Amino acid sequence: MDTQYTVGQYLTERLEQLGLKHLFSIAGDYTIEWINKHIEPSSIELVEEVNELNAGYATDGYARLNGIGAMCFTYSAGTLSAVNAVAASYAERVPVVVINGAPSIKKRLTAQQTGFIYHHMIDGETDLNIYKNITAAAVKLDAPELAPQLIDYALTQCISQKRPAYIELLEDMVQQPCSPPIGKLEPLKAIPSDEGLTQSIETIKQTLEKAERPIIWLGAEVDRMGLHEQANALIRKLNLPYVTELISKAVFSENDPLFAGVFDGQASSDVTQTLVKESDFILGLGVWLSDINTLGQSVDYDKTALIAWDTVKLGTYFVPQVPLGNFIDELTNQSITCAPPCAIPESTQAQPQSFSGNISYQGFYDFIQSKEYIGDNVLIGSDASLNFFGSLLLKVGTPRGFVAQPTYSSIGYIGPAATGMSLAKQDHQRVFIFTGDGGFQMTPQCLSTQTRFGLNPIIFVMDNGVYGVEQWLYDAEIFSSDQPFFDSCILHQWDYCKLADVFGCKGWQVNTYEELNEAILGALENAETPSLIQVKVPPKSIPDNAKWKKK
Ligand SMILES: Cc1ncc(C[n+]2csc(CCOP(=O)(O)OP(=O)(O)O)c2C)c(N)n1
Ligand SMILES: [Mg+2]
Repeated sequence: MDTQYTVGQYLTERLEQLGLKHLFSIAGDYTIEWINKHIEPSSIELVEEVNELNAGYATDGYARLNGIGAMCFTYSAGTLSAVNAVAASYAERVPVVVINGAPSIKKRLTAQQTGFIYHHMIDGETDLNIYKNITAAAVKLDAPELAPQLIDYALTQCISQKRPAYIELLEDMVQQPCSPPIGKLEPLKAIPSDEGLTQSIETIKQTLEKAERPIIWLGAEVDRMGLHEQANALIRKLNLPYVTELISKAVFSENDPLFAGVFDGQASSDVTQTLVKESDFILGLGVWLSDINTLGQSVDYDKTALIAWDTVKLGTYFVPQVPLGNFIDELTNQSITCAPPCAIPESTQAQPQSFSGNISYQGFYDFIQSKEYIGDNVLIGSDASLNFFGSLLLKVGTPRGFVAQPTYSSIGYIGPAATGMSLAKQDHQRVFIFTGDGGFQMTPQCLSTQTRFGLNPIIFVMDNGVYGVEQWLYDAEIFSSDQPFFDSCILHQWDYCKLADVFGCKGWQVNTYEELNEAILGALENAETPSLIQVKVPPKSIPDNAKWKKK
């Protein structure tokens, strides 16, 4: 065995090879050996986070842009605090690696045999058992000879399935010798069924050629599986208008003339709803269905082909073992005569608005759009809140320029995710995030990490004093009546902008459009720290595209 290599070094080098440049971490005595001996001297920058939940969300935001993210925590007391963030990455298919610094073999044996417990330990198996449920692979490194295989297995599953991997690194394994890495890790290739591919291509091709008003529905799997170029080639070849989902918003630049809006049921623009309703065939590429991605509408399965999760479905027609990438390539190679692209209906020209006085939820979004603050160098992040509605209709010119977690919808995600986004973005880009006040209350310490590392996201906290969308989901009637909010949806109000003083960044509280404009201009000039803009809006003011829900 080549004793030049150690388990700790092996893991570090594999992460570097996969393109990891930052590691989100909280110190712990079970992790410190690996961090000090292997991460500090490596090319990976350590991002000391404030708590494990924030670190987990930051890693997720980072991985969505960078292709891989990693976090390192101490056993149980630390790592179990990140469970919610990792579960979200699992649900939304984001490739993150959890490195759990764990007690040594000696401590485990002592605990098992004598009942003498070391700090953080329950029985030495808890974390692995829990993480098995929310990862593509969960391994425990307790034998150095096996460590290379186990690390390679876990990381390969992570980059193939685009889901979290869990690596439990026992403290006494870090400096144990092991064999060096061989070659590079590559995502596994799905094995297509040739027969299934040929047959499903023929079926979809015929349906497509017969359709008079076909459109494409572009889903999240295109982004997660890195199929951008291939999907783009197919769209150009078919020359059909396409809509996206909330979860795949801005997968391509929304300035594309074939882009016809984000389709999210009744929250979509009238133009998009009409196009989808009047289409006679929808080619869904990598669409992941969820209630938040199809608000208030059911999918018409008879006219919608869904190619995702390695299957092709159209009504009751079903073919397994057809990976999306193979399907897209094969369809692009076909000679197909589609109907000429149906015209994307013109949106009714928005009346030039004058913005004066107090801000409303809808007015806020109209204002930032009409002032063209969302330029083509902006990355948008939106938290599960009424902001999903507002940001859904913002025109995002940056390809892959929108980050949200609509399927899992854990509020408080986007603030810390912006830490990761800010570290993974390109230099010329700027991160704008939109969060509710309730969501922001969950993870406001993101401002600490962002200030410490000189990151400059602009964070809009929509201060309506309530869990608006929670009330809306259960009973939306109160927004158009005199009825009160549920007590459980009323927030303790904070002076959010003062947190800027606490954490050392910049903050504004704005009530009017004039103040909002001043604050945005100030935030754009502040390149050194995050900017927090507390936007006061009345509790019953909601975005226009949320008004269809009556009960
Ligand atoms: C972690 C978590 N806890 C609770 C919920 C339930 N929930 C869904 S939306 C929401 C309220 C969001 O309110 P806020 O962030 O203030 O945004 P608003 O809708 O008022 O704009 C809550 C509590 C959740 N989704 N995630
Ligand atoms: Mg709120």
